[in-house]
Amino acid sequence: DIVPITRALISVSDKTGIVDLCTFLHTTKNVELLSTGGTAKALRDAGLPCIDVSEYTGSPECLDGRVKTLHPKVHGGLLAVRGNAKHEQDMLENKIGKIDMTILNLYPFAATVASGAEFGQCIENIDIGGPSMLRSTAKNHAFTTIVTGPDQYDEIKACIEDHGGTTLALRKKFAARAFALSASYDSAIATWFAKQLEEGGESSSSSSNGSSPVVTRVYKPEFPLKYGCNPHQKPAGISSLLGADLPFTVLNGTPGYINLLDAANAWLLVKELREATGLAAASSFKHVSPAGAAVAVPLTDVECAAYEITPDAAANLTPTALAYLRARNADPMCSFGDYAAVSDVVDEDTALILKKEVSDGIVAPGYTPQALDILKSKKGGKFIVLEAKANFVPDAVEYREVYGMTFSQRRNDVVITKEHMTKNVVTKGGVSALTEDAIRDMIVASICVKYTQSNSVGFAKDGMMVGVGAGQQSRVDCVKLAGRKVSTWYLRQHPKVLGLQFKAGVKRQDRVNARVRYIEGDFTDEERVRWEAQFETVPEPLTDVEKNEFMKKATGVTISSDAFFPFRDSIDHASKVGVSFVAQPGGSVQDAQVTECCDAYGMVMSLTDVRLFHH
Ligand code: 93A
Repeated sequence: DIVPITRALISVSDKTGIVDLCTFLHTTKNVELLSTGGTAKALRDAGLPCIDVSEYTGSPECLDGRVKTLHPKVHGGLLAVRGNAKHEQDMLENKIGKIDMTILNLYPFAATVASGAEFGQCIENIDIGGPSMLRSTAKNHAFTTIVTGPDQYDEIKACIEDHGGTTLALRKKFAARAFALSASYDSAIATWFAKQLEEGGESSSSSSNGSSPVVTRVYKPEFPLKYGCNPHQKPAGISSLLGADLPFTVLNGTPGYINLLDAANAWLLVKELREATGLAAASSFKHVSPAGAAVAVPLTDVECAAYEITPDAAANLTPTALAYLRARNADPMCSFGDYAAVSDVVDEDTALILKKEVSDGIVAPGYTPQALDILKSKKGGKFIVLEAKANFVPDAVEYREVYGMTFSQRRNDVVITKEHMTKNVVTKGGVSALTEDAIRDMIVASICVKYTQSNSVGFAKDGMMVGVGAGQQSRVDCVKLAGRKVSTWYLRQHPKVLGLQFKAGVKRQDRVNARVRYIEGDFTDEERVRWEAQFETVPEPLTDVEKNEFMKKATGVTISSDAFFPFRDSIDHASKVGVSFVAQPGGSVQDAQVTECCDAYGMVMSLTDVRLFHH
């Protein structure tokens, strides 16, 4: 299955490496070179003899180059089945010679569009002859070799050097790549063309049902996944858009389906927190919603005690470590087995915190060598480490398939800013009642709900989410659920909780869970016995009176909601966990009653005018 190369047709827009390859082919392997206008000139300039395609076919290039290689002598030479008597006869009669190899790359259509060129120039950059030769050569790969990119030149040289021609395996591989290129090239044209219709207001006349024109998307399989959401959901995999890239590089481990969904959302959340606040940020995800998220704001001594770190150690933490410590300690019970994201390069401090926690993986824009070593050794080497590509830009429109329906929507690319929080403060005192810290917390909480499954609300304090409610059908239920988390977060700082005397050997996550159960206090008899066994001395109960007394000190908390509050009930509940600031889009028929309710509790409320549902 080795095909020796005696004649090659070369027609490239991107001339990178072409002289070197053709020197190899002609000078050392005696290959006859056919070539089109610009390519022939480049080869001759380098001292390589070549035959113009027009001379070969006997037809001049015409129509300003629109017709260069579209000729039976070219396509016949590429498509003829070698050894087929009828084909050989046809070739003889039509004076068609065999062409063994095509080396080409296409007119730079996508680059022309990206440069902002006018319609006519984009049209001129739609290659016709190139894809035709590409398809002819790839179809006939049993005998012919198609080379479509400079990154293949070394491989082709090595193959010819080693085997005296091309192997079937190589020809097949290159043909597959060529067809993929052809598909993505046409997909780019189709997508661009559809957009032209929309922009020209012609879309309704372009399709029979008056909807948007056809959009072609071609995917490149990147890697298989062990399974989808559940073990029986096989096969599963990750693809990227052909011609695009994945947003992450896998540095360690094998990410699963939910891991990657977590990573994508967790990363976007911290990236936006970083951009909005200028502070290092971290998030801790479970089931595609954040259990916690935070920016690097110093800890109080009481928080240090609650998060099991000495004030000295906390004061020396790097910003990324501080941000993750906060994010992980918002709701450490929920964060068990989390997926972490950090906005900045992960340093040793951050890695050492993660090392102590049960966690599935992390995504960040980079890692110091020491941090990477620590993380790679977690989970017996299976801890997933993803590096986010700094200049990845996703398409403006995103697609997903459910039950045979393809949904498309513009990405939720709204940038949450101070402006959203300050432009429409509807409570008494107006915008002057907002502090800078409150504005920061409103931004943090709003970015957090942007990446939380709806309905969602988020409570923030000191740059940290202290209660995130996700995926509730009723908003007030969501407020109650997240509000309970805020109470738990506060009560973890109660002296009686901080004073719990655990036996040596009780594990970190067991201490976390035991504190939460202490705060909840609703034990069965059997459960109480097991719970009490974890302590040196059996703790006195934390009474409702003590809890209520402690919660009276709660203040300065911010709540953000992904959609409007339809009734005042959510505000009534929020008032029980120290809420002083409220951010929500507004737009309910009851906005006035909700505002009145905030005023009655002395809360400051901003209407942001931006709904943040997320599914
Ligand atoms: O305008 S075309 O669609 N008509 C053709 O017959 C044709 N043949 C090759 N474009 C055509 N090509 C393309 O010209 C190749 O795909 C390649 O990108 C380019 C090389 O032109 P030149 O050798 O003149 O630089």
